[in-house]
Amino acid sequence: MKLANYVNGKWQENPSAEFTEVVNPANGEVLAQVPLSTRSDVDTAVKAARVAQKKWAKVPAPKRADYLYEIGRLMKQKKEQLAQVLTKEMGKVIEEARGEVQEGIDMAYYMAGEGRRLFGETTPSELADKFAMSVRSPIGVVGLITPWNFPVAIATWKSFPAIVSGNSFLWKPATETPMMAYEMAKIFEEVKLPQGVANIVFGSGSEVGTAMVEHPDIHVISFTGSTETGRKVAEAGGRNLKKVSLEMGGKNAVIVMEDADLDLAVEGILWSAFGTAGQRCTACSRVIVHRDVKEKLQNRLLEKMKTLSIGDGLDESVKVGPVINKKALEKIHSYIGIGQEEGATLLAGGEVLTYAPYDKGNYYTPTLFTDVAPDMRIAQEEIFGPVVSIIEVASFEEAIEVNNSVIYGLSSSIYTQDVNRVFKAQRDLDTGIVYINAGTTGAEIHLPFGGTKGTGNGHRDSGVAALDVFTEWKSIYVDYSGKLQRAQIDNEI
Ligand code: UN1
Repeated sequence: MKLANYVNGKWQENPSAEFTEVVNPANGEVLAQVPLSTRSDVDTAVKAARVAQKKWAKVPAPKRADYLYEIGRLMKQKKEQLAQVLTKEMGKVIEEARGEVQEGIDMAYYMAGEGRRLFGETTPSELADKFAMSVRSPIGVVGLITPWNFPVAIATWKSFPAIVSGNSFLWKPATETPMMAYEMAKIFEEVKLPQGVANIVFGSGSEVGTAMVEHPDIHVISFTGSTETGRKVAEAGGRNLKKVSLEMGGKNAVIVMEDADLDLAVEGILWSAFGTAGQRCTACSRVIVHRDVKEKLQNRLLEKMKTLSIGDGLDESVKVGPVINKKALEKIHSYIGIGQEEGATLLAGGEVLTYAPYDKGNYYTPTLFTDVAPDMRIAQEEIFGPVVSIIEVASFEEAIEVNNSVIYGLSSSIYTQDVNRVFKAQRDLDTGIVYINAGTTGAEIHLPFGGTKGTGNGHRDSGVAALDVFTEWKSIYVDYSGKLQRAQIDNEI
């Protein structure tokens, strides 16, 4: 199957385009061919999106929202089929794929509700007989660049608030996982979203992504991906005076204090560290544990890790699927040597599975390091795979300090029964998301999602905060005095 761009409500077959293969990471099967579009494809899409946006902005927001209700309904109807496609192209286990599609459905309904809110503000004027208000105003054509690890959910976090607030969008999905975008385009077509409101152009970051970030008629870029690429997007966006919203890496930790419910903590760590084979930006990759319970926690973790079955995510009994590609496999594996050289002890895993039936896919064994010092590379750098480092601490204060000692600030978690520590932790953990007695993953779509420090640049996806990315405030003054009233000048009252 050859995928086609979806532009101005039409499928743009382009036989002369170059294509690249979409490969199932579970077994190496080629699933589709995805076009590597060019700068001129971006230009065509932006032109259509500009025309469409002018009309779309005039459609009342509750009516724009009606399309989102329909999109949500169709996604719900097709949930199982979408989840199957998602597992095939991305590799995550089917239960998680269903969960990801559910995130998209939730986002559709949540943002549809915004169609009847999109609250503005009224503010008293300093002048008599003058009315002052501020409204959220659409920005225009927005550019969405999304990663392969959440091919549909993250796209909905961005495209649905963009739509409801009156923008049109151009979406570039990751070339590794274009099939979910293709499925979403079919849904946009089925609900008869006015042509040009939703546009999808497939291609590489260096060609299509760069063209988007540099395009004078795209006013917002919302990007989720690596810190390395995010920095380039920010630089080019800055030069072109664009609003850029960035969501990047994480080096998230679970803190386990001596008073924690250890069984609960083990379950949370397993789910957050090895779910999605560790390929979430919220994944737990550090466990910061009080020395009094370190041995116990370590042993229980090791025991439970043995029960994690590895394999093709379509098999319902599998808990850890493949990683996205061979390059990722190599990168993850390189950290084993790095950790050992720095003096960490490898307790489990650290292997690429090279025997049948795993040799056809990209499988890595769940890996546990211990005796890790907070400043080692394995404790500082994002590995983006099923690798966890145990770091021992002697106090609550030290745990917080170690948690905060990385350049990232996405998610953190603490297991404790002490209510004072709970409140101190939620204040002092310097991440955008904090969990108490739960792992580092599993953010809900109606709360702001994002991080501090090297994770982002102050914006948030999801929740009501997403509207701040896709709208601008417009302040409106209505003078009903029938005479010249001047602000900041002494007027008689
Ligand atoms: C991501 O890894 O980029 O909170 C997103 C979570 C999911 C989203 C993760 N709801 O783990």
